[in-house]
Amino acid sequence: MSTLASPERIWWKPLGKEEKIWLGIAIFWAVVMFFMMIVWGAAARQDTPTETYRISTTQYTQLTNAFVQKYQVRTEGGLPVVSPPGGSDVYLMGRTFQWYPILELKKGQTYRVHLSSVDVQHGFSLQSAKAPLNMNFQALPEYDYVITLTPAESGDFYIVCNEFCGLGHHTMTGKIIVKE
Ligand SMILES: [Cu+2]
Repeated sequence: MSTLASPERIWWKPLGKEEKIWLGIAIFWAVVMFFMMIVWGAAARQDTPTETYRISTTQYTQLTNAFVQKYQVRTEGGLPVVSPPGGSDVYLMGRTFQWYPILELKKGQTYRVHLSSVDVQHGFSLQSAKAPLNMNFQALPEYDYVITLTPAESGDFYIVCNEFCGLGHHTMTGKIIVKE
């Protein structure tokens, strides 16, 4: 004869005192952290100031070319080096497989850096000569992404494409020179 017993009907046991305390602490802390996200977002000024607009790739190319024509100072490795005055609109164009043009900015001056792609999606990732800086943006075709930027350090900075964009992706690097 089978001796299979049916499971206990009420299998859950009331919470003990200690379990209640730990549960209370965990819930309380989750609520604190939730509000910290909001407070930190506003108080710590950790978000890059950005604006986004729609733009056609043709128009973005035109704006970049006009910008290069206006402020080009020399060429470096076949690419124009463009040195715009502080406060101006700066155009950086991502295209397979190049960041165009090379920018020459001044330390302590504020620029409105426009970022877009004229073909496929690219990733903008800024590196100093020593290490990656925590500045990563997406360059999307038909979107004009405007970053308000004030270089705080002088030197040569490099842009690495961190969004796989095709066979030449690994060669897609750019340069930003920051002068004293
Ligand atoms: Cu890429």
